[in-house]
Amino acid sequence: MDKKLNELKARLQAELRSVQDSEVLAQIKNKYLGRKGELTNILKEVKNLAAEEKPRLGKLANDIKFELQSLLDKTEKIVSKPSGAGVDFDPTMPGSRREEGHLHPITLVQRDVEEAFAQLGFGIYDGPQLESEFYNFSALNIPADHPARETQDTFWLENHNLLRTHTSNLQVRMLEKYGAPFRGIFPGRVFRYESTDASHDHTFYQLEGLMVDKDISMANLIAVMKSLLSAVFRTKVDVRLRPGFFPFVEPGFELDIKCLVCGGNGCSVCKQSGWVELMPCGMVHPEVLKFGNVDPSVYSGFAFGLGLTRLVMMKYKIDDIRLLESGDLRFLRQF
Ligand code: FA5
Repeated sequence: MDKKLNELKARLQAELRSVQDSEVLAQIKNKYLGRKGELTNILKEVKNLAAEEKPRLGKLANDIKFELQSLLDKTEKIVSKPSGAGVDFDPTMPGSRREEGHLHPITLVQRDVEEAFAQLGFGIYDGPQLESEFYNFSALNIPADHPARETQDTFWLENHNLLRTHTSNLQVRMLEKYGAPFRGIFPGRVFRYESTDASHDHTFYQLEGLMVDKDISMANLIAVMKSLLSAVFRTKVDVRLRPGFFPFVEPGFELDIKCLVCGGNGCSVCKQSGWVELMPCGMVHPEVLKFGNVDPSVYSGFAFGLGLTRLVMMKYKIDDIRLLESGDLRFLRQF
């Protein structure tokens, strides 16, 4: 019976901590001290106890009843008063703590990148995730049957529509809408019909950058990439640039970052290579400019497709990409 009484007392104290109004308080009071309340029932059992147990447990039950009653009275005083000036504040009452939400790590890094680009005069744009085959592939100089389509396994929908496989779907849309000169970034969710592992998910975030103007060169691209990396990491990181093929840029490059999860020693994120593919880029192909109604003999431009989710993994040393979309609060509470 001692155990039962103490457990009941702890439960009631916990329930009282979150009480905000007198209706709920009345329900609690009834639950414990009403005619058929839990404490009342225990008190009724006292008379059936062995004679030598009766005095001790009877006293304990009555003491607890008294203690609970005064706890209920105190709570009643607090909840029945209007909030604001004049409310009694009892510093001995256990406080209630509300859990605060916070931003997802992808949003945190996305905001750093957006701020860095806003300072360089780039606009931030959004666009459809459900996309036509034309903007996702054909307008990017990737005709049907081109093998480059196979490198981005696609979730196909009806009528040649699809879930966009990359944020590059917005390149031609933006040029059509705003023309040249143009400078903008397009962060957003993309989808690939592929199996997952520590560095690949079927749903992840990219952040596309596009700058088109007169006399844009590789030097502009490199300068912009440097500002981006220093805005996110705020310290020097090792990167390497190597040739890469994408039909919508010429020349094309792959920018890799030395894996920050393992320090370049090799792990499941970098597939033991020490390097992680982060940001393919290149000079916009003249055919793409033409699709966007921009004259390639007057304008040139660069584009890049940052793997935003991978950047987050590098920044916070996350060793499995799938954690980011898992919704697991134990993981998310760390940020
Ligand atoms: C593209 O998506 C091109 N659109 C990028 C581009 C834009 C090139 C503009 C040139 C000019 P790629 O498939 O390599 O390229 O993806 C770009 C980045 O997204 C990769 O470097 C990687 O960081 C990230 N990424 C690709 N697949 C996945 C995946 N399954 N899970 C997580 N991140 C991925």
